[in-house]
Amino acid sequence: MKIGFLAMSGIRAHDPKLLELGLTLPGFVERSKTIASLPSLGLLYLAAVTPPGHELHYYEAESDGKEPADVYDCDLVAISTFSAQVFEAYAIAYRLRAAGVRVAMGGLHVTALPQEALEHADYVVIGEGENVWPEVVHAAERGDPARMFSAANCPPVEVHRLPVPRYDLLGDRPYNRFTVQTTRGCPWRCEFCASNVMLGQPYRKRPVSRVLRDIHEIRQLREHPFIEFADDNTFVDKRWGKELCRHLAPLHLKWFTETDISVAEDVELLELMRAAGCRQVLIGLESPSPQPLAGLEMKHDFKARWFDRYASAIERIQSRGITVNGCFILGLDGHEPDIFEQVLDFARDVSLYEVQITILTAFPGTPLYARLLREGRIIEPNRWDLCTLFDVNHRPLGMTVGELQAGMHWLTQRLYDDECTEYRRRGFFCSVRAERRAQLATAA
Ligand code: B12
Ligand code: SF4
Repeated sequence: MKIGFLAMSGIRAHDPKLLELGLTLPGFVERSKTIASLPSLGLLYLAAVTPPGHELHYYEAESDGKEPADVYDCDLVAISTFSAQVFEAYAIAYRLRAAGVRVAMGGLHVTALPQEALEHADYVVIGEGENVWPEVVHAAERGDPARMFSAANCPPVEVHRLPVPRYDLLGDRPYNRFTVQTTRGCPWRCEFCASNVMLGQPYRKRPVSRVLRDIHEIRQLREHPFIEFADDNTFVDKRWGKELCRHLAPLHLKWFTETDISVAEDVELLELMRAAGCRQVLIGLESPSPQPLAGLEMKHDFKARWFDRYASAIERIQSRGITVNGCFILGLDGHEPDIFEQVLDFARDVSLYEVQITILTAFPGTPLYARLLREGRIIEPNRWDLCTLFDVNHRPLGMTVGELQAGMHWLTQRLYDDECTEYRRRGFFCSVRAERRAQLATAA
């Protein structure tokens, strides 16, 4: 069979005012451009576990939801779904099936809502795809009728056995970053988190040698790749993290990852990360005030417990030359209209090099979605296209919907304007210089 792997690319947002701002604010545009063109690692993994004897192609549907014409030459097309683009994905599936192409869907959205997806696809996969995908391919070969497949009915994915994702299928597309996974999952359980929804698996680390093997493969294709680790929380295990960094250092790479704030507690790890090419860590701070953090992480109240150390932890990470991209969620229970100014002040005071602000979003399958639905606070249930992290689809407790939207606009304008961006970044460079001076003084 000719099998197509169709990724949905680009960033989604509907709020017209925010879109207008996004086009003009330098900090915002910079980050959007950087991430908008990441390839779909999930599909590249599926390609790697496809049984032999098939012709494989990787495609991207652009942000306008249009699939490339070549995809109609396939016998089977695998589509990966996020909530924000799932209606576009369903529309593509409809067109493909009408043309006689079989469609398989998987990913976070359909894992949360498999019944919904089965109305649009021939085969729907719940959970991690690697061990299920070969069965789906066989079902398509046989021409089996529409059905669901669940990772729970297969042996669990063993991350030390993961093959090299088929990066070679990306061809010459001009990606500015490549994704590699070093870990899967996260030991924490935040009420709003959509990444944890599907795995139903413990936090897993890959052997360092396997991570290096994947990077080596990417380097066969691109001479100086920038690597984005597609992890939820890389440096939970500090010892393993140090081993990873020691092996990355000789490769002279530049990389970015997502991790939690506890990375700051180990200075040796921070030094090794910097030496290994870590340029930025993205950390979910969520709120600049402690009360909304209470209970947000549902297992150990991790985020509330760390709040007092936020400022010192950011200083410690950034002084080692690793920039922090601090993420805040606006509209949490406990947030009132002064939250926007609080975020602005916090970001300036701690000199966050990069800041990400998003609207509290209830993704399907999350405890947050269930709770807000119960409380009658989801404005339009099933409007998955609004799950962009930039659009409001819930009634906040401490302000009106209009105040949340207006506050988001107000804060976007101020956080990302030239003056504020320069101010935050100047603070970062000062703390790097101060740390260097301190180290030289200690050495002398
Ligand atoms: C890299 C990334 C991106 C890249 C995606 C590139 C791409 N084309 O895939 C970019 C930067 C473009 C991106 C954009 C967006 N993202 Co994003 N992103 C991620 C991130 C950090 C990693 C994803 C990843 O690579 N995972 C590793 C791979 C191996 O796992 P996987 O994709 O889940 O695939 C496995 C299974 O899901 C399954 N599977 C997946 N697809 C299929 C298909 C078939 C047929 C089968 C059988 C199996 C299968 O098998 C795979 C292997 O086990 C996640 C966080 C996370 N942990 O998921 C957020 C995340 C997926 N993004 C999210 C969001 C909200 C967005 C945006 C909507 C933001 C926006 N406003 O635009 C957009 C959506 C863009 C779009 N085009 O749809 C949310 C999605 C929540 C949800 N339920 O939808 C996440 C979970 C972040 C979060 N915590 O909120 N993102
Ligand atoms: S720490 Fe991040 S990845 Fe982990 S559960 Fe919370 S939001 Fe999700």
